Amino acid sequence: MSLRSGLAGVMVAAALAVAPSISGAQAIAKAGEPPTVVMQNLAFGPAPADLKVGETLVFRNDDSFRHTATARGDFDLDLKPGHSGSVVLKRAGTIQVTCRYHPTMKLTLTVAPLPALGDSRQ
Ligand SMILES: [Cu+2]
Repeated sequence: MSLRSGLAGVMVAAALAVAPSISGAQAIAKAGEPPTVVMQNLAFGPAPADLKVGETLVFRNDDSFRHTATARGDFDLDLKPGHSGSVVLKRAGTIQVTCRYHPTMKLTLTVAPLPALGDSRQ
């Protein structure tokens, strides 16, 4: 439970920091703060729960190193220290994220399909 409240504080801070830069994605984002992954101490923070296709996910680099959030075939953000960026999750399933500069940095995202789509296989 203490983890939960700590995380909430981080996410509020992220939303405030990122708000000016996500206007292009706001049509897709739900109201309130977008789910955020914080990069710190050469690691990705915890993956947000309940990610869905079409949702905007923010990566924020709180480290003093440059990092990328790279998922082959899905997205590739290059973030200087103190910068953040967002991606739109385009497919359901498991997405493996790493940093091109620090291959030991790993994150697994689980993205749920849109409920209305049901079976979205081609
Ligand atoms: Cu890195």
